[in-house]
Amino acid sequence: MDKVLVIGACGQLGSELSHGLGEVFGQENIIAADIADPVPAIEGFIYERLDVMDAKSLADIVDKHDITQIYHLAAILSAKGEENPKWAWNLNMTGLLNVLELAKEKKLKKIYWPSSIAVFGPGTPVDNTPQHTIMDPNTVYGISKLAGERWCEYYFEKYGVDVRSIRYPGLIGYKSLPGGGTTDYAVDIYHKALAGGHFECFLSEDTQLPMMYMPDAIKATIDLMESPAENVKVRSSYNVAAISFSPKEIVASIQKNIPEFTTSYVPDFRQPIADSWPNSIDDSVARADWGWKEAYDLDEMTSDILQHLPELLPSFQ
Ligand code: AKB
Repeated sequence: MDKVLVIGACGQLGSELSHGLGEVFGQENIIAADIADPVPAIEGFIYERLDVMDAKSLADIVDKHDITQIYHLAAILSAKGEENPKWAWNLNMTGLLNVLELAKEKKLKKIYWPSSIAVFGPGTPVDNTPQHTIMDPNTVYGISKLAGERWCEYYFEKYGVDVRSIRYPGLIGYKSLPGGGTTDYAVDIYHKALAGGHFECFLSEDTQLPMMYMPDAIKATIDLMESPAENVKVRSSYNVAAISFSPKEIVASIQKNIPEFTTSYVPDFRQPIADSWPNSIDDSVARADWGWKEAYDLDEMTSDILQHLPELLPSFQ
């Protein structure tokens, strides 16, 4: 029986992925770990406080629970990373290397580690960005994700660590709030629309970015991790796409449901970060290797969020 450690379980992705993994392995076999206090979204899971920079504590938790798989999600995202680059680099790299080293030593069955579209940069082709292309990230987050991809492939090739990864686009969910990302506006906007307020967007109206609804992200992650090892041919990280849209387009989608919703655009330091990333992603390799296919388009995502977020709004107060 697999025992799965989710590091960063209190975060936007971690809280929802813990539930997805609970459906596959049984909730009692998921250990939710985070440096933060447990959040309501992971109530019912076994919780361990963990600073992933502390290799000894990580090893102790793995031994204590007989962990066989680790999903290592803890990271500092793009916008937050620019505030303190050395801290972001240290956390993003040390955390990953602690997990990879432990996986090698203890011969863990599988490791999941998320990469991001932030591995691309100003020199990368912006439309339908291919799996293999120019990668010249200019944020510390992107640099750490690109270096992390190289380390994942290295540990797979040199030591046989079965590590798998996806380059996530911006992830949009209504169950929890993201923190410190450049794509976060696409989550905040639904909160403002439902509160009847005006939304001031920190990106310009035409800034197109690759995005994905959280149920698709959970499905992609679990599909990749449950694929037979021989189908996982990319051991750096897979391009995975779903929807690409600009602020103007998400506003139009919301206005189909809430016509009175208004927005203004005041680009800030996150604009150049967004401008350095692709408009859209070619994910044909993931589709061919392990059968990736998204379920939600922009309007389907908007309807789903506007239907379900009101029930949860009190928990965000
Ligand atoms: C961010 O905006 O930093 C993240 C990402 C695209 O990886 N959501």
